Amino acid sequence: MENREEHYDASDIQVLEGLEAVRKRPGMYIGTTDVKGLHHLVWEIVDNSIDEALAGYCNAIEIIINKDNSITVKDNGRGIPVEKHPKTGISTVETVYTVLHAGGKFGGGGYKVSGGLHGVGASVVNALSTFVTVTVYKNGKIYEAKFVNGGKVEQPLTIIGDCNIERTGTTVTFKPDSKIFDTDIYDYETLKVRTRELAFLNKGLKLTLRDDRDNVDTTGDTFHYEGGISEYVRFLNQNKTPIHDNIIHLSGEEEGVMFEVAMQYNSGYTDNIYSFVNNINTHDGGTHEEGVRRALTRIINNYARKANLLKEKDDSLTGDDVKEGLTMIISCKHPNPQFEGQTKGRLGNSEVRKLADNVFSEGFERFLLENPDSARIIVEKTMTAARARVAAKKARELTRRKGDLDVVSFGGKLVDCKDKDPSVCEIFLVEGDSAGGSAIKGRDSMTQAILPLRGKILNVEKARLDRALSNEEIRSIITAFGTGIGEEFNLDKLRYHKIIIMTDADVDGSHIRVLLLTLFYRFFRPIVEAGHVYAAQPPLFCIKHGKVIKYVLNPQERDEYLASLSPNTKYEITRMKGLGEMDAEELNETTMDINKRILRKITVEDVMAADEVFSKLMGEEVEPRREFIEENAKYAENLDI
Ligand code: 1YM
Repeated sequence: MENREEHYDASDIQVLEGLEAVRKRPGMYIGTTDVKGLHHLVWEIVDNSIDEALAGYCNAIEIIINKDNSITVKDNGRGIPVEKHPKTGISTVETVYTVLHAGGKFGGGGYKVSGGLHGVGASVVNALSTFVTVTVYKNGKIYEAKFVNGGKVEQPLTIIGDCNIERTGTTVTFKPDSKIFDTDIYDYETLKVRTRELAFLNKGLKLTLRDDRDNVDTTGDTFHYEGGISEYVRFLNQNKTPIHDNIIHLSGEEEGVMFEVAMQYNSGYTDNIYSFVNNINTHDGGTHEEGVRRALTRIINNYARKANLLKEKDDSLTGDDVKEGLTMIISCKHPNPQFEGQTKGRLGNSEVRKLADNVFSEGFERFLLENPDSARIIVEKTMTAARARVAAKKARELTRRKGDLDVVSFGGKLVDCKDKDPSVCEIFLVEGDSAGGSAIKGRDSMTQAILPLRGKILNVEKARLDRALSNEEIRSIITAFGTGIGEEFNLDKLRYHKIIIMTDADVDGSHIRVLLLTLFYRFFRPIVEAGHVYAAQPPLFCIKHGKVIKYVLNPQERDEYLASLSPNTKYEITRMKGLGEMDAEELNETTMDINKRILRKITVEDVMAADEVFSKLMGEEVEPRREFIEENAKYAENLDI
């Protein structure tokens, strides 16, 4: 090893260049450097523990938010190998944390049956952290390596003590670099939702989350589900009313590909079908989902015909009919997944379609035969859905014939804008007539349309499309949007690229906002997903000093603004009135003027979280709703809606 020094220097430089590349373009490795990217770092480390669990060596993982907003992840696996790595000449621990593996996949890690790709994200986390400490328990010894300032070795792997020979595992602590990230504050709820999801998706694995920061009132959460995705379905249906007792759970394996599905119907009208590959949400579906959907439609039709529930003259049930009120989790673990589509959210492997179809149709058919009572209830529900679909079609045709859904003849309350280019046009959905009046006077009539909402909006969580179409306010909204609804919905026809909900910041205002969001979520989800929906944010305070007028949204912003003024500024603060009490000029100035207002974009960041909230608030169960409304103000903040 006469060249050891030289060799080490060369690879050392390469290593630093590799990590430097991550710091220069973090987005390429973790997507974004906002709060999402910050949380992504946690999952990169946790993924290594999960891989160890999938390999069968680890059954407990702990995640801790430390006082200083650093993160600790612990597992009880074999511990990262400590011996010298043949290629780098340094310990494997250091190699995993400093060498950016070429050709690696950084988008979230996953299930790997071959060890070769392990730990790819670890070096990325190191590159983006001010410090990382890795501790390995193995061979009766405690090993430790330390890195600082984006991956520079501060302490090579060193034995720092002894431990019980039985004890094995890896502990990693890292602190994200605030020079890289917009924020360095971890959000417990965000970590909790994904931690729980990982526990559902990996049955038997115990995941613990704890927050050690000051001023937090949580004692932590432990998630451990022997039932895996069946318990996930039970969880998703907890605020709904299941229509049959058993959760159906089917699984199968072929050539190293594992496929699993759990499902249960509830009395609602929305479906909640979520699919995963190697624990990653495939939000755009793919072959695993297609196999199941195809089999589900076929098996229910076959059963319904054989049982003579569906008569010879009856049309077959459609894919939409059989998924009404269906909560379903599909999970596939694949050694070599092909992710497709713009956001890589679609599984492409064609062999999985067949596996999914086979496993599902065999198991589901057997379930129907062995549980005739459940089978009948399920088939009857899908047949009701089919009848409602036909009724909605008729209702649509009827309203269309009356000219109701046609904007030209729309004699209602919409005060339209002059410009016809959707990309510059906005529509304000305004609560109440008086605010509507001010908005009409205060708007920019070129690009801003106003739709005052007078009556109550129907709670569509409890209604199917045919009934929704009988509600006048909803009809006005559909007409104004121009997209149509249901089967004929067409996003390209949307007449305004900004749909702005303008309601008061009080309980009534929140109620109307939630009703509108429920409507959008149920019937116009692509509009929300495309980022067209916003909430206007009327300010709470007005601060005047000299000629400057500053509007702020909340007490915190007020205090921050006041603190930013030089000490001897004399100023005047007024608390703002509700929308209805503002005159046109005030409303324009504070809430509508494109150059001054602040809009909040409504995203369906986490469709599942949104669905949970919608069911609690709008569903049949009363108790969750009461609890929820008590916390309503908080909800408006957290939902990101
Ligand atoms: C808190 C983070 O990284 N755990 C972890 C990582 C590894 C192993 C076990 C492991 C893998 C293998 C053999 C193998 C990693 N090893 C590597 C590499 N927790 C955490 N636990 N022995 C131990 O895959 O063969 C990368 S990660 F590459 F060194 F094998």
